[in-house]
Amino acid sequence: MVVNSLDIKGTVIALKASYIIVEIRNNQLFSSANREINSSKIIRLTCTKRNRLSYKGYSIIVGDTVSVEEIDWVQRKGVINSVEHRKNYLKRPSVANFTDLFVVTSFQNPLIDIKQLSRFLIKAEESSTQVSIILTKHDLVTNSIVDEHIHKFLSWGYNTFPVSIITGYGISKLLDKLRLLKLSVLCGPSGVGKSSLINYLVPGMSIPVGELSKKLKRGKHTTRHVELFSLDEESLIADTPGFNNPDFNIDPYSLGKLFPEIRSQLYNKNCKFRNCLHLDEPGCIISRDWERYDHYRNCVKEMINCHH
Ligand SMILES: Nc1nc2c(ncn2[C@@H]2O[C@H](COP(=O)(O)OP(=O)(O)OP(=O)(O)O)[C@@H](O)[C@H]2O)c(=O)[nH]1
Ligand SMILES: [Mg+2]
Ligand SMILES: [Zn+2]
Repeated sequence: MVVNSLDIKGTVIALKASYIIVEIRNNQLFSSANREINSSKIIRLTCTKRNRLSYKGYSIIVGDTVSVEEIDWVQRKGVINSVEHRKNYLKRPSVANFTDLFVVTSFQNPLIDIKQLSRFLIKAEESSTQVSIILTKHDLVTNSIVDEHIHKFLSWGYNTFPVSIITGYGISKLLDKLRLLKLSVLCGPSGVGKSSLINYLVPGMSIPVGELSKKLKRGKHTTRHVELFSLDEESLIADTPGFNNPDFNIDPYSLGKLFPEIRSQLYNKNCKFRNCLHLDEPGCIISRDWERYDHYRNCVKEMINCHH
């Protein structure tokens, strides 16, 4: 094996056929190495991986931090020799080392589905990162509908960013937020406008976007793979394939932690029994007076059934 002193770290931004696309940022380069390429701030390499990585059952996913060797700076090629331990990852969409999750859904076309959104949020909470909501197609609804939803989701414990790529509404506020974050993931149903939003946020970007189906006004699963895009030198954003039914299999006793409404009630108090499902147990201190409580109950029951 060739031991290369220029073993450089980069981030996997896409998987294309059998190649792994890795981006190396200026601050990931040794200062003395390759002065000539230091002028451009982000270098993109098309990589293969060492065979032994396959044997260990490693599957490299987007967002992974990898070490690259045998770099050919002219052809922009390299070989991945190791993958760093992931800080976190999601199975669907498949992405690693993200700092923030945004559940994206549209007000209209497709019509917002509150229950589905709630399921996306529960799934997102499993990653223990900051979770927020983006509501797209603001141009299609009235202000009172917008306000109603912002208040609803605030009562659930979530910040909402209403946006439109037609009027530009809410874009600069969202962009200010995203620029403070390292790796934001957009996830949600098909057709809500995730790819369109990234095209609008990143100048010069032209990710394919899809028309909605005529009758049902649903997406046609246009985006097929997770890919990272640079908002600026510090911030990445992930586009992901939309899907409609987030499924989860969570220990019913852990579900409460995934609801901000329950977390805040348990901040400095506890139920009488440690294993409390917050259903009808004696000594339970969780109030039932919040909008998603019924959804919580149904999820607990669903999880008890699937753990049998
Ligand atoms: N009216 C309106 N239409 C929008 C807006 N944003 C996106 N669209 C439209 O929504 C449709 C779907 O957009 P996409 O960006 O492909 O949606 P997506 O979420 O990436 O869908 P998948 O890749 O299938 O998951 C396109 O026809 C867009 O033009 C918006 O702010 N307002
Ligand atoms: Mg898309
Ligand atoms: Zn309880």
